[in-house]
Amino acid sequence: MRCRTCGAPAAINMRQHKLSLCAEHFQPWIIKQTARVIRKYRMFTREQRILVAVSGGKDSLALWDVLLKLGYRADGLYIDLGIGSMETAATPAPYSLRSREKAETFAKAHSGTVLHVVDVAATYGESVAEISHRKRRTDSPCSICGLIKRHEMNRVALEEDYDVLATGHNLDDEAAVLFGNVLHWQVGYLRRQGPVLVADGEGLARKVKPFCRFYERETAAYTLIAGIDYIYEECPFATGATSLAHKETLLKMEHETPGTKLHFYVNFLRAKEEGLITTNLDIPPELHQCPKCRQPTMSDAHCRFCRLWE
Ligand code: Q46
Ligand code: ZN
Ligand code: ZN
Repeated sequence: MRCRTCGAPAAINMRQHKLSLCAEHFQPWIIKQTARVIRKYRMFTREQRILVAVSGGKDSLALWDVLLKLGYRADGLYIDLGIGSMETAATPAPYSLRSREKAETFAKAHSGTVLHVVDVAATYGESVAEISHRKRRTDSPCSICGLIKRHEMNRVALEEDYDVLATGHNLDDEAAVLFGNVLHWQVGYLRRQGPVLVADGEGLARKVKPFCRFYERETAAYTLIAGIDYIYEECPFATGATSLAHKETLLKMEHETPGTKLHFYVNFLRAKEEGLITTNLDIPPELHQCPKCRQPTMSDAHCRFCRLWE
């Protein structure tokens, strides 16, 4: 395989685009494609302040890097969830500690950027691991973790006056979620799924996913070529998650027919634009303000996040 631009040996072959590129030409390709996606879906402008949710993993750090290279005003937010249980000789520190170090190292190397850190256990008294243990009969660790992350991302974005919150979700993530939503015909979720989640209520931040059209192997290749150090291990709670099973199924289909994932996702977005989902669900749910944290909630008492700690 040869680079389409210069003819040197290719570093990556993207079969869905029928495109091979060397390391030198792959990096600008990723940056240019990200800029296109930002423009296409009108995610944000040069003047706006962006908060990137960084986990210490490849996607979010690559996204932060690309946004900075594109000249955007992008800061980071790391939420220390207090997830451990990986203390082996090869991985001496717990998962959250190690991923936090990666985010902090990246921030230090990029002067002028700010990394906001929220330590969940120090702020609220319990880590995700501890709450998950306490609530093991009723809730999965990922549902608790997701709830906390959504709440804290929204809180910091609003409190620190950011215009938009960017996450590193890639095409593999988005296609797997879409697959799950279609399998169960979750119309409400399908209606909201997309590269931009508009702030459709007071107290809600706008959310965007500028990497939603990149395969996971492309963001991995980008971090490698750009020399970004990230945490390789998956979260210990990730094993057995349904989304992983969906990812594997899609991977098999992709292997047989390159481009399956991309077409599945992109054609879904197009079908939605053409009116695939037009239901009376378009009436936004009635939101109240949580009396404790002041964030919007559908409940007329404390929100789900605040009830977690009660
Ligand atoms: S961090 Fe949290 Fe993920 Fe770990 S506990 Fe589940 S949701 S798997 S992206
Ligand atoms: Zn080249
Ligand atoms: Zn609340």
